[in-house]
Amino acid sequence: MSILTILEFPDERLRKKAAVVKVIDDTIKKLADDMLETMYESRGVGLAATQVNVHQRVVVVDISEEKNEPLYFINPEIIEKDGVEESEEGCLSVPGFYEKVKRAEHIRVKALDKEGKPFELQARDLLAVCIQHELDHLEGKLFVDYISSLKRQRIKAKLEKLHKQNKGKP
Ligand code: GNR
Ligand code: NI
Repeated sequence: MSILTILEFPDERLRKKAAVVKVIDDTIKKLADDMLETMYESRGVGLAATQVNVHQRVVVVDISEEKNEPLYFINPEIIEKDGVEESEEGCLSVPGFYEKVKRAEHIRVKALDKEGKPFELQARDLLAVCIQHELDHLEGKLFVDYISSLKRQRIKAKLEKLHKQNKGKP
């Protein structure tokens, strides 16, 4: 397994729309495992392939305390959503910034698992927030798109400054 590099806002590659996975082969399985390892190492609860510069519809999530309940979503679709709830979000691609975002409070999702088997699940609370956040990544959307443009511009400027400072450093 390998740790992958996570793209950071305002990298334009985070804006690409991910393609439907046609065949779940060893390349996709290796990608999913590497994404999971990358997510655990970064202490995230979810990761979309877009964030590691792979523009295919693959998402991994693990909201468990013990980090031993990985969920793999290939070609995920939200088939039902209801209610609205606001919660604080962060993103591994927008490190260090947290803002309140409104999302559906309850969702039903269908997807393929790592073996290509279709499944459905219902989610609320953090799991629902996380799945909606990850599906946005596959569309090239980030949580900062939901906040005011003033706040977004401030975050962009701060991250660009950090990226300049870190340029060339390991
Ligand atoms: O680790 C993450 N935590 C989180 C907290 C609140 C709402 C969404 C998230 S997802 C984020 C990891 C990430 O950036 N996934 O794309
Ligand atoms: Ni994110």
